[in-house]
Parts: sequence; structure tokens; C-alpha cells
Amino acid sequence: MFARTSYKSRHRTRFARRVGAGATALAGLAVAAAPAGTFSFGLSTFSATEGGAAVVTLSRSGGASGEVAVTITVTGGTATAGTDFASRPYTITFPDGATAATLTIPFTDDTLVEGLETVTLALSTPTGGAVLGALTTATLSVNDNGTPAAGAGPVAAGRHRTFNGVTLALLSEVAPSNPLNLGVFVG
Ligand SMILES: [Ca+2]
Ligand SMILES: [Ca+2]
Repeated sequence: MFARTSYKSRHRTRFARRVGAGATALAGLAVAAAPAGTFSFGLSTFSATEGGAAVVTLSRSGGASGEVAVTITVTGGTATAGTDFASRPYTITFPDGATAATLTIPFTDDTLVEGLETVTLALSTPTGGAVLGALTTATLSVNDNGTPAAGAGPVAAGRHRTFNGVTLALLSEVAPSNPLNLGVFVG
């Protein structure tokens, strides 16, 4: 009688160990099946106007497990850091389950009469197990909102002329060999 009871007890113990090992394996599979996701920009190009802000969309695909974050750096193309936009990175946090986020980047309303300016956006430093996707850079175009004063103004002297209320202004001159960017303003 004693030996029979002892056999059952050992059998239950072995069975319990097997169930426990199986549960641990399943838990491991569950973690692997819930990835933290992949970051990408929503578009390859964005736009804004001076004095306004760009709304940059970000996506998190292939999983949304846990809180994760990604850094966005803004570097000048033809726009100038510290003058046209703040010289700083942005960190966007996605809560657990979130698959989309937006970043608002303001641009300075300067008084210069200019052409289109650009900045480059780049994703970096994903956290929380997330990774970077295919679209990790984007170009942002900033439209000028300046208008030249009649006969005088922020454009260098000799670079704009007004005739009968119509002003022809030199907006930018990137290099001597490049075409000039001219604007016509009626006012
Ligand atoms: Ca500007
Ligand atoms: Ca301007």
C-alpha cells in the first residue's frame, strides 16, 4: 500500500514538472510573437510655411507591444538651424498598443524674402525593442511667407525693383553658377 501511494506521488510530480516546462516554453513563444514594432515616417516629403508648423506623421508597424520611443533629428538643407527652426532633436513616445504618432515642428516667421527652403528629417535611436524601418529619412519643404516692401525692404538694395505696383525681387542666389530664383509680387 505504501509503495503504491509513493509511485502515484512520483508520477504526479513528473507530470507537474512537464506541465511547468510546457508553460515556460509557451511564455517564451508569446514574447517572441509580440514584437515592439518598426518605425517609419508616414511620408517621404512634408511641407510647412514660415510662421506655421509641419505635422510629421510616424508609423509603428509589425507589432505594438510595450512603450517605445524614437528620436527625430532635424538638419538644415537650405534652411538654417537656429534661425529658421530650433536646433534640437525630438523624442516621440508610443504608448503600448499605439501604431501612429505625429510630431509638430514649428518654423520661424522671419522677415527675409526667400525661396523655398528645406530640412532633412531622420529617425534614430529606437528604444523598447523597436527597430527602424525602410523610410527613416524625409525631406521637409518650408514655404516662404515674406513679401518685399515697395522700393525698399529686407531684400538687399539693388536686388528688387517696383514698377507700377509690381515688384520683381531676387529671392535667392545659391551660387553664381545656379539659376536665380525670382519672385513677382503685386501690391
Ligand atoms: Ca526663412
Ligand atoms: Ca522668409
